[in-house]
Parts: sequence; C-alpha cells; structure tokens
Amino acid sequence: MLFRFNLAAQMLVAFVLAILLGVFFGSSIDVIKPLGELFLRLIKFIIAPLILATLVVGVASSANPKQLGRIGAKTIVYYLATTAIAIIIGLIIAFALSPGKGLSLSEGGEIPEAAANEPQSAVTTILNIIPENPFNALTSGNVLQIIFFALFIGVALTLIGEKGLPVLRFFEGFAEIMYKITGIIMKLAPIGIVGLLAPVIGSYGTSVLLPLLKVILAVYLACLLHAFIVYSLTVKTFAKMNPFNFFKGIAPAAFVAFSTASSSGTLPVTIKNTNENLKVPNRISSFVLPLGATINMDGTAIYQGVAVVFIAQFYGLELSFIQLLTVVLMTILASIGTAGVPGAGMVMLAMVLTSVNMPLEGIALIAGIDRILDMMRTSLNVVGDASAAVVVAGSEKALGEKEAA
Ligand code: DAS
Repeated sequence: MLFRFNLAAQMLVAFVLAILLGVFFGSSIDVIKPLGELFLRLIKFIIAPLILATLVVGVASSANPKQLGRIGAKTIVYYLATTAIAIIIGLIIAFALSPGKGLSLSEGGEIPEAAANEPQSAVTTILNIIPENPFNALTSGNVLQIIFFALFIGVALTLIGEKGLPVLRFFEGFAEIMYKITGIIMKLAPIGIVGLLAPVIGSYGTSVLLPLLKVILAVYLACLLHAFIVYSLTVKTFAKMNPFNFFKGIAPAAFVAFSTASSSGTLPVTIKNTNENLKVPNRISSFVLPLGATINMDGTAIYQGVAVVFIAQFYGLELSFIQLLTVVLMTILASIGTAGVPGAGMVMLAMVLTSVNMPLEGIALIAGIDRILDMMRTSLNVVGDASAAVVVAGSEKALGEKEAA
C-alpha cells in the first residue's frame, strides 16, 4: 500500500512515523540507526561519480560562450550572477533566523568526527583544491579536488571540439546513469528518514522540530525575496516587463514545479508559459530553458546555504569567512550539477557539507522535511529559468517577435 503513494507522501509519512517512534521509544530507537546509516552511505557512495559526470556535462554544455554565441554568453552570465545573489540572500536570512541556535546539542553534544577537523587557512584551503593526483581525489572522495578535475575536463572538452565528442558522449551517458541511481536512492529516502530522524527525536526530544519549522521559514522567505526582488528588477530592467505580468505569466509552471518538485518534469510547461504568456521566441526559450533546468537552480542554492548554516549551528560549529565563501562557490557549482529531479538538491548538499567539513549526519535533521523544501526551491528554480529567457530575449529586442513559419 505504502509504495502506491508518490515519494512525497512516503517522505511525509516517514517524517511523522520517525517522530512517533522517537517519542514512544526514546533513545532505545537507536536500534534502527543502521537504516539511516544505510541511506547516508548510499548518498556518500554516489557523490564522487555524480559530481564528476554532472559537472563535466554541465560545464561542457555551457562553458564555451563563443560556441554558444551572444545568447549563450548572456544566459550563462545571468545564471551564475542570479545564483550567487540567491545564495547570499539565503545565507543572510539563515543567519537572521538562526534556526539551529540554542539547540541541546550545541552544549557539548557529540560532534561527528568529520566536523572536528580544524578550520584551514585560506591559502591551504585554496591549494588543497588542486589535486596532486586526480584519480586519488576520486577514490578518496575529495569533493573540492573532484570539482577542480571536472571543471578542467569540461572546459578542455569545449576547447578540443570534435575530437572530444566521444568523451563528452561518455560523460553524458555517465551523468544519465548517475541521475538514475540518484532516483533509485531517493526511493529509499523514506526508510532513511525514519532511520535518521527517529534516533534524533529519541535523543533530543521533539524540541528539535521547532528549528525545522524555522528552516522551512528561512528557505521559503529567502526564495520569495529572491523572486520578488531580483527577478522583478531583472525583467523590469532588461526586458521592460511589468513584474506582475511576468509572475502571472509563469505562475502555471511555478505551481507545477511546486507540486512535482522536478524542474525537468516541469520543463514542457515552463517552455509553453514562457513562449505564450511571456512572448519569448522559441529560438531563445528552447536554448535557455533546457539549459536552465539542468544548470540553473537558485532555489537549490538558497536551500543549501540555509541547510549548511542550520547544521553548523545545530552542532555548535562556527563557519569562518573562508568557509562561507566556499559555501557560496560550492552551492553555485552544486546547482550546476544538481539534476532537475525530486530530492537531487539534498544529495548534492552532501558535497557542500563535505567541502566545509560539516558532518553529513546533519542531513538526517532535514531529510524529513526535504520534500517541503524541495517544492519551493524547485518552483524558484523554474521561475529563475523563465526570468533568464525573458531577460535574454529583452536584451535581444526579441520579445514578441514573429516566429519564423
Ligand atoms: N528538485 C530539484 C529540481 O527539480 C531541485 C532540488 O532538489 O534542489 O530542480
């Protein structure tokens, strides 16, 4: 019966079940911790190959503006700039609300060893990004070094052109395989949620749930602020479009994204709304939107910024300025590598946490509400893609142009 529900319902049922188990069995519910360990290990298991494949493809399909032309260059710059603004808004709201502050664990509770490492100096952090042996980086799961390797492969692939196509096709196939594996692992998320969250409730009580409401509030508030401030400004400035008309035009796709939590699944509606309601010619939307569904995820960046701050606060860990800069860079790269499917942002959160030495166990705290967060972040991802199409079309004076027959 349970498996007839869609994943969203299963994750919400698992969330409630985890709370009930934690309340009724207290710390003796720790016996099911291995279920949570299983889910976390599966997420760790795919991180390295997922980052390598998705970033190579993401960079290779967008790194060569001259190949993509003026429209491509404008699109990439817009995507990177709005994602950077998004993560900064996310961090500001996260620190303002401080969802993880004042929790029991921050008074000297056990901190998973991953986070115990000393924060590194700026120079060391930057130098350590460069792998002395990229294959060693892959086998040891050194996230920053894998990203460095993937970025170089992606850029080099665009520079060698024809000769690189077989390799690019390999990575495209590899990325599809990794997306499929991510989808399979996400089907186990309900089990992981029970195994991860029930012991947390059992040990710390339901007091840990209040901060989760603040996490939801922080993500929703940051997403709404980003949409109504940043996208209103960009469509008004670059396309002379009334923001009200923009949001009204893209609303159907935003609601589909909210209910499906999948940018890729919403893409047909996004293209339809952008072409028909926002008057973007198909020659622009057919390039900008599919690319955006793959590499532009402002909502995901906001979510990851809020999650990192919450997890650091929960474990009573400080985030240095260098670590915050790393979070900004990682979330931009994570949004390039995140698949447009439900829960992908949570899987890539492991990469962001690892890059700043935060414990992956922190994912346990928010896995239960991931679907609630995913709905809003995916909606923003889609609206952000549409804003790019409008801005690029506006800058090309192409809004409302007659389509070639
Ligand atoms: N659900 C993903 C999407 O479709 C975003 C995410 O998981 O962060 O955009």
